[in-house]
Amino acid sequence: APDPGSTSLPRFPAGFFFGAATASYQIEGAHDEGGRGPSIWDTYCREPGRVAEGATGDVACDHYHRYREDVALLADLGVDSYRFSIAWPRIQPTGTGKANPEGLDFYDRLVDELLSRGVDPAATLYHWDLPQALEDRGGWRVRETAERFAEYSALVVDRLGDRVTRWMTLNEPFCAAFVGYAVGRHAPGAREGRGALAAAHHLLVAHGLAVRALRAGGAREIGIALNPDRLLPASDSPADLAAVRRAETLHNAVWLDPLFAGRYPRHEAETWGELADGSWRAEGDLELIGAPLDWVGVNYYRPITIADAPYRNADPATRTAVDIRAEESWRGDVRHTAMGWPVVPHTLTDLLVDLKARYPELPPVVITENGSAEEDVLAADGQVHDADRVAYLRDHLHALADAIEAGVDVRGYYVWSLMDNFEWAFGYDKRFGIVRVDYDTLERLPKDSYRWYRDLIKHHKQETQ
Ligand code: GBH
Repeated sequence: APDPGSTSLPRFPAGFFFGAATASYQIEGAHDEGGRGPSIWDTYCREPGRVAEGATGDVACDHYHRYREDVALLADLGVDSYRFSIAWPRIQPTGTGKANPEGLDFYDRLVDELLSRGVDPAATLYHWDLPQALEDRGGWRVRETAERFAEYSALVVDRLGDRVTRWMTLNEPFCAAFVGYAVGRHAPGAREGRGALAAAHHLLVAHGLAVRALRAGGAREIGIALNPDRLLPASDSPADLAAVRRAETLHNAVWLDPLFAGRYPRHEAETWGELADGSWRAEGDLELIGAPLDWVGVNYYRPITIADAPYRNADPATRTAVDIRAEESWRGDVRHTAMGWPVVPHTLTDLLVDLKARYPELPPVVITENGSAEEDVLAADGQVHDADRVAYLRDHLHALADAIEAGVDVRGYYVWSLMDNFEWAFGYDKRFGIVRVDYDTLERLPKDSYRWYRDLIKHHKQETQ
């Protein structure tokens, strides 16, 4: 069992901040209240066979009604900041037009509640819940959605800009584009080639337009939450190394190159062939996308092993954008979490050091998500003794401290997640929370990891004051 004593606690520089993260569709519930319109996830969850056990976010953690209790949990935890996301369909039920006042009021109350308890609000504008009405008009495949996103962003910053400390335009555009439009395991569940590549580009354009709207609205610190991956070759063979290069393009360069190097990825042709004709790109897009950010968010969970493989679909006309002649696996002679993900903490250090080396213009980093799903059990004493999660967090925080030591400018860390929640295609089966949620009673119960994290934060404050 890990030693929760202070000697094993990682140390961080003065001013380093700690937080906890969630996302709207995963926790809010109240799907048909407050004038909220349907999102692509409401639709997707209702299609048979999409989500484990037919789960939906209709009720989720009922955070919409219990947000005060959840803010109290954050305050007792002692975090400096809370990362939440705003549901676009609460603000604009059909994705266009004037704001729905009840939607804005909910986030207004949440922000004020956080501030009254001494917790800085950090808002993500898009954590995958696109208004269904916009998907019906093409979704992220079409540029118009990016323009709508800018209008939505302006409405939100106009109401909350005076109080939100830190903004994220998008969460993991990789998942929104490629898991949503190519793998088909996220809403809207499409399996496309060009459509997914166009979606990736339009998400970046949406980011650029939103940054403009946020700056014009007087927003404070503006960033984006990416999930850059640490990709490890299955062997040193030239074929596997070439497969890693293609996977680097798909997972990382698509986002990082335009955002932080002023270019589109170099190995597009090798990765996608004629699919990557770039017909969705317009003059001036690179300047728009590459506008300076105050910080960049990194969501990190586990490394991926990449091996060369044949195309899964020999026909280029129906091939998806993730079919890049590479096989991805999560393996290794290490512990795996309940997601089946390998626990290799030093890969977080390696990833950050490498990012800084590859992108000299990279702004300061914030870890916007890190955590683990575990097979939690309620013990006879009524508590959750989640020693594996404590070890996971402790070891990744040590790895993060190592990256800082190595010269990477990292400003803060958000644990994923404050509480157990709707884990997308996995439904409620996978528990990432440091607070347990009983899905029958909706009661919250802090786990051992919550207490460990609280002690870490307290200790950090004592040491650096
Ligand atoms: C993040 O996604 C999310 O931001 C957060 O909402 C989520 O709850 C958390 O991490 C934990 O998963 O094998 O192609 O079907 C992490 C990225 C997205 C990883 C979906 C695994 C399955 C992709 N995850 N994914 S696929």
